[in-house]
Amino acid sequence: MTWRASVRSVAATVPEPVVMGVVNVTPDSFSDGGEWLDPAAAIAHGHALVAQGAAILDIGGESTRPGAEPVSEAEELRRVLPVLDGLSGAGARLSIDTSKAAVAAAAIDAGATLVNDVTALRGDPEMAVLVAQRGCDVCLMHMLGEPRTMQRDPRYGDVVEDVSSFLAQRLAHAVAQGIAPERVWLDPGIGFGKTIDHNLELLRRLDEIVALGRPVVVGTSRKSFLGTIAGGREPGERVAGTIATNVIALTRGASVFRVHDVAEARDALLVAAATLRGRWLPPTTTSTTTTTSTTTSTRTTTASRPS
Ligand code: HH2
Repeated sequence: MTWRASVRSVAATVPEPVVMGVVNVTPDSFSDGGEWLDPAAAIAHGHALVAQGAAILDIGGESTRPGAEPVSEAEELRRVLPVLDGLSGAGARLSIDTSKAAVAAAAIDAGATLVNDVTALRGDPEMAVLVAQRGCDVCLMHMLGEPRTMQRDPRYGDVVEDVSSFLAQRLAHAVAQGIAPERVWLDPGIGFGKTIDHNLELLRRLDEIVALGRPVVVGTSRKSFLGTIAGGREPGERVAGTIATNVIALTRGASVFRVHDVAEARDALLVAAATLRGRWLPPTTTSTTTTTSTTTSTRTTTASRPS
């Protein structure tokens, strides 16, 4: 394909970016641990992220940073439930970032319509059945190993082929368990058992994961490889790096962007999407609260939005 033809084909398929704001109700998250542990602070933060343009709030009560120790079910519930309650009706879809079925079940009862499971349904045998029965959306993420040990010398044959075939298998497993295929979103798990080069190769060839036919979520926000590449930036100084990777991911067809810095990412993604299309139309539909789907928009040229 010529360069000009390839630019045109990106423009024809660029998705409407959906921004997922991170609400970490944890003492030890790698970039904002402890900041939102108090329920009132977490709820206020969630409202602020919605005002900045988050269409989804991803609420988590257990850190998955490299080296993180597991948290009990009771403690995770104690952290997230008041925050879910406080954010239902906030104007964004609620996502629960958990791999425990009991936490997901309580979160769904409290209004969550997306289960973000970083173990891709491997962490709890009850999770697939729960998602199937409750009819919510589920994000299946790739991770090599488990958080405590995943960054110890991760190795792949071809990282993109390995991650892609893992996600295809997990999608097939989800469907075999009764989850409707259109409920499944996929995520390459940037930073989860990956070297810097693995992360970069996954982002550069993200279209190969988009080709699996499901909405693709990317979570590069503030991750350490961005700080390392930029010469040693602290998590709060990695917004520009986050945006660079989000825009690249958008050009490869990713549609959901999990970020801490919502306002900056949203503006960059809207401008990048409009530029790739070569035109801008004012927003059309904005209902994001009560259904299990994100918004639909007549601006989307191909159906790569989460549905
Ligand atoms: N990254 C983190 C947590 N959950 N979920 C998905 N789907 N994709 C990701 O890349 C992803 C995720 C890690 O980021 P954060 O929540 O900020 O840190 P911590 O796990 O330390 O709480």
